[in-house]
Amino acid sequence: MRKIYNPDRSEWKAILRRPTQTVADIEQTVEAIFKEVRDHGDASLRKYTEKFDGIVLEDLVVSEAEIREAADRVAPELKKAVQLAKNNIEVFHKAQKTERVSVETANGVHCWQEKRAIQKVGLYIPGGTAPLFSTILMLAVPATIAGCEELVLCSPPDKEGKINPAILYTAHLCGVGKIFKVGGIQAIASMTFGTESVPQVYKVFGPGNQYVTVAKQIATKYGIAIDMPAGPSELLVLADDSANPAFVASDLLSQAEHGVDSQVILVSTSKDMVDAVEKEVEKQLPRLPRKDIAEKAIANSKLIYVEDDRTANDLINAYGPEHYIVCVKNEDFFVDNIKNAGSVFIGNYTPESAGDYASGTNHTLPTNGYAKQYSGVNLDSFMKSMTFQKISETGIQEIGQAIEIMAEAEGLQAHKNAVTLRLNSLRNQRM
Ligand code: HSO
Ligand code: ZN
Repeated sequence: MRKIYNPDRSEWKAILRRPTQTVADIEQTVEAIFKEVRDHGDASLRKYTEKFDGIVLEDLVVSEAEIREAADRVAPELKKAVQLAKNNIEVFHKAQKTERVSVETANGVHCWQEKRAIQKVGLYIPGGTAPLFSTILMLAVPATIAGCEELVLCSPPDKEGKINPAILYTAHLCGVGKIFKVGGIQAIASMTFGTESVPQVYKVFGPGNQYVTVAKQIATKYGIAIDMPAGPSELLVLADDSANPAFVASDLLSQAEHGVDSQVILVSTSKDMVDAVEKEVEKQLPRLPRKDIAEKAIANSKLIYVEDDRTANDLINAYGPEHYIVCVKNEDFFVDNIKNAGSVFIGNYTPESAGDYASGTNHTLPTNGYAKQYSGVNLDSFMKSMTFQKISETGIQEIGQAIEIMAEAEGLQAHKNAVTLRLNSLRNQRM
């Protein structure tokens, strides 16, 4: 871990820089696979599943028998835990429903705004060493509350052609109607264009490796919306002497174990805390089953000492972490003044893992500094706002002349006519 004391503001950018991801060379591969999936549908999905996942599949769709079998293989205590998490996520996301906004902007001019669900959504769940079935809860629960009609899920099969039972169990529990054994670029392409098996969707959600991330970006070129540009996991912990160094180290390691490219940072106004956390990380790290991964992420991590609260807060806002843990006496100052962070965790008993699984907040969050302009996934991510208006005879008389004048000034006579005809008709009625 690199210790940095009192860095000058001019150095912040370099210190906080995320490692750049090489995208350019991936893009061509992604485009080629997209075209093939568009032109050859299921046949190309089978071809790439054989090539990348090493399995020849006849059926791409997960059968009911497979879902039943998966449910039998999930331990009862895991089922209970998933249920608890699901309930909390439901409570928090249901509370995000908003009322319709309705006003009379001028006499007889009624305008209102309402949210309607995106009808078809696609969820991507990666396979690999850690099957993140918790992400299904984070996506399928709000999608269902929003009222999305069709939920499609793609996840890569293993070498036996199976998907992890916890993934299948959770997806089924959350009412995901269609589950496909398709992963990577070809999965995103299949939901973009639709194939004989996989339905086309309007918006694609979910994490993935660099290939999936680029594929989601390419999907937007074909008119598909995506949740957000995703990147490696990040955590920034702010700690003073009131923090517990063992807790802080455990939090840093919890994100470090996600991947070798995970970003973990400690910011502290106490040199003792910096040293204590470093020691604790060294103590806890070797005992972790995923120590090889965590070690690489920790090697790139930073322990930053700054002199005062204001400087700490400015530095954190300049970074814009995906997850931000605040363990300081003066927590109100930092909570009030954080401008850029995906999700904030406050106090010594609020580990980031709580938000990853079970407190109720969403764990699909902006990384790579995108917390400066993007929100994490929430109920609104599965909806769009629509506006409505109804104008009465009085209403068109109220605003009609302004429309005519503006249309005329823009040189759009037909626009003006649409009002003039109506105003004339009302005038004639009165005569
Ligand atoms: N921390 C991850 C989400 C996750 N963690 C899933 C465990 N399971 C998002 O950055
Ligand atoms: Zn996590």
